[in-house]
Amino acid sequence: AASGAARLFCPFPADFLWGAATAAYQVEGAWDEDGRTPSVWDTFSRRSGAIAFDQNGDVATDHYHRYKEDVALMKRLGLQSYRFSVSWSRIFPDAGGVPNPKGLDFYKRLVDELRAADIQPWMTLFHWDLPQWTEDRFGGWESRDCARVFADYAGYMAAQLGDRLSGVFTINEFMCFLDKGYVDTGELFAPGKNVCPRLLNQARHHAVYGHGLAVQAIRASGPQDLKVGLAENIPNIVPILETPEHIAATREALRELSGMYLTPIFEGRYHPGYLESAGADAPVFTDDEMAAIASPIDFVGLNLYAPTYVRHDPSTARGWSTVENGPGYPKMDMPWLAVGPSIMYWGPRMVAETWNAPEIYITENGCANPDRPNASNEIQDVGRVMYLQEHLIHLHRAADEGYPVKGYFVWSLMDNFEWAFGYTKRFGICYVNYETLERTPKLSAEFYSGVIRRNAVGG
Ligand code: PNW
Repeated sequence: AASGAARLFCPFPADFLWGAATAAYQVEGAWDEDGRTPSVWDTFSRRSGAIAFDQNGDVATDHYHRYKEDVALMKRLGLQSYRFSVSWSRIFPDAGGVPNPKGLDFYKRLVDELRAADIQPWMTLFHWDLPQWTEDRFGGWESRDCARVFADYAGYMAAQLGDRLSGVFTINEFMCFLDKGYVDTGELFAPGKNVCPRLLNQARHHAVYGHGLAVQAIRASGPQDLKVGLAENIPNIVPILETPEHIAATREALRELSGMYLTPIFEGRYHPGYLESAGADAPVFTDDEMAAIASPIDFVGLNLYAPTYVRHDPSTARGWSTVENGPGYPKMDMPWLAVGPSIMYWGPRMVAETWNAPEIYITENGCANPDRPNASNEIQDVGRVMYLQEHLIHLHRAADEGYPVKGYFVWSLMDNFEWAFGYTKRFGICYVNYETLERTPKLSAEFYSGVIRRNAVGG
C-alpha cells in the first residue's frame, strides 16, 4: 500500500471463472457467407424504421473473419473463458434437416483457437437469431415444431462439438425474444410480430419446451460430462431493505415474475399466479411436455443488469409488490438500465435459496456508456469501471456467503450491434471503430484484466 499499488479486497474463490460474452448476430457479420441463410434478425433489420438508423448485422464487428485476432485480444486481457452463440441458420440453412459443414467449421475453428489459447469455450445455442425458415414454415415459436427442430439442432451441436466445450447454454433470455418479439410493447425485437395473448403464452410454452427437449437431446448425443444449462434474465429482484419480511417477499416475487420461464424449469409447473392472470389465454400443454421442461440442468446462467425492487406488502393478496425507481434514480446509457449493484448478491442468493440451483454463473453483466476515444486514442470509460467494480463487490459477497456462484462473463467483450439500438449503444470493454473495425481495449478492459489477474476486486 505504501508504494501506492492497488490494495486488494474481495478475493474470489480460487476456481472462480472469469470471462466475456458476445452473441452471433451482434458480432459475426458474414450474414450470407458459407451457406448461411437469413435469421429473423436479418429480416427484421431490413424493415424500415425497425433499427436505429436502419442499421443491421450484415457486417457487425466482423468477428466471423477476425475471430483469431479476437481470441488473441482475449488472451492479452487474461480472459479464462468466452461465451459465444451459434448462428443456427449457418448450421441448418433450411428446413431439409441437412447440416451445412461450412457453417459448423467456423465454430470448430473458433473453439480450437480458444482452447489453444487456454480459454474455455462456453456455447449458447440460441441467442434470438431464429432461422427465417422456421418463421416461414410454421410461424417460429408459435409452433410446437420449433421446439422439435431446436432440439435436433442442439443434439447435433452437442455431438459435433461437445467434447471441446466447457458448457452449453440452450436458450438466452426468453423474455427478450418472446415478450419483445411477439408483442409490440414499444421496443420491438425480431420477428416483430404483434400476436394475441393466447399465442404469446403458447409461444412462451414452446420456447421453454424447446429448452427442455434440447437438454434431453444434448444429454443423449453429447459426451456424458458435458454441462448443460440456460441463460436467463430473471427479473433482478432486490428487497427494498434487508429485513426477513422483505427478503421472503422477494423470493415469492422471483417465483411469480418468473412464472412462465424459470419457475416451470425448476418446479415442473407454471406458477399459479401466472396461469390465473392468463386465464383463458393460458398455454395448452401435456404432462409429458411439462416433464421435459423440468429436465434437470447442471447450472443456471443469470444475466443481471437492472434492479426490480420488491417489498413485503400485506395490502396485496400475494403479500408483495414492486417499487418504482423514483425520478432521478441513477441510470447508464440505456432507457432500462437503472443501476443497482446489489442485484449481483440478491440474484444468485434468491435463485439458490428458491430453487436450490446447483451452480450459478453470471452470464451477462455490464453497461452501455457513450464512449469516445480521446486525442491519444484512449477510451477512459470511468462510468463502466465504476459500474463493474460496484457489481463485483456485491458478487463477491454472494460467493463469500457460500452461494454457488462459479463464474462471471462481462457483457460484452467489444462494442457490437445492440439490437433495436443498432450501433448507437456501446456495451464493450473493448471499443470498436466502426469505420476500420479496429478494437481498442477501454479503461474498463484494463480494470477487468486486473480483477482477473488478482482474482479479486482491486481498489
Ligand atoms: C441482453 N431489459 O438483453 C442480451 O442478452 C444482449 O444480447 C444485449 O446486448 C444485452 O443484454 C444489452 O442489452 C437485454 O429490457 C435486453 O431489461 C433488454 C433488457 C435486458 C437485457
